[in-house]
Amino acid sequence: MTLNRRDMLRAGVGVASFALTERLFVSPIMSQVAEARAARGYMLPKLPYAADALEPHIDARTMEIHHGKHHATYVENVNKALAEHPQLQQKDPIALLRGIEQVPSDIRQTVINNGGGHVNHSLFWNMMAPNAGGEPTGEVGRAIERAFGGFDKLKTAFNDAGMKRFGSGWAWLVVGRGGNLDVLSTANQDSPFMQGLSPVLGVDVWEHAYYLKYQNRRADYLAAWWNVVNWDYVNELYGQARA
Ligand code: MN3
Repeated sequence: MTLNRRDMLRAGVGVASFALTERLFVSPIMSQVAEARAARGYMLPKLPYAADALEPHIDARTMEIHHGKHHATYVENVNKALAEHPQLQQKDPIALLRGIEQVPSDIRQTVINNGGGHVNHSLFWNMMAPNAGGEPTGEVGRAIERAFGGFDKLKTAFNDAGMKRFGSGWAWLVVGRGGNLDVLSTANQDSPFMQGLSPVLGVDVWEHAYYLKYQNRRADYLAAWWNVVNWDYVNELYGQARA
């Protein structure tokens, strides 16, 4: 009788042998993701707050479905795609996206869609928090001032990127290779990591992110979303991207 990885996990084999060596993201949620994958593939991270914590800006039902169904499905599908590729499954999901050209062509688009979805959403939950929003703070606040000439100008550029994304995708604030901040939009679940960029703030503009509360009013969703931006986490990501 041979044991597959799931059997071994049930038996408690192999879990303790895992050592956390990658520290791309120091937040608990990303550590949780990293620790899980060695044993059983990527894992849906817990929301860092209650589903209703972002009310009234983001409603609880949207959070429940978005996290518990949409994000869960990305995790399930990327694990399925990588099931025959343990050497890829062991990579940090961000490293997987950064090296997307090394993923076999027959599963590459599936990994882009679902691995991208997993990483994008894992970041997104942390980029939001209750009792957050307001003006950007710290190092990233000063960098926004230098790069855009103020927070209002960043918001205009970012909202514009989100509004002009036709169909589904994301708007991002990223750190480029030269360490500069930039605003851009990606389609579907395409990750800025695939372009060698490091996202520090992103907003999901798929309809599933806002339709229950805002229906077709994406602009209203974007306006409200700034009230939940977690600048502490944005600063954390900014520091890591520049390190
Ligand atoms: Mn989404």
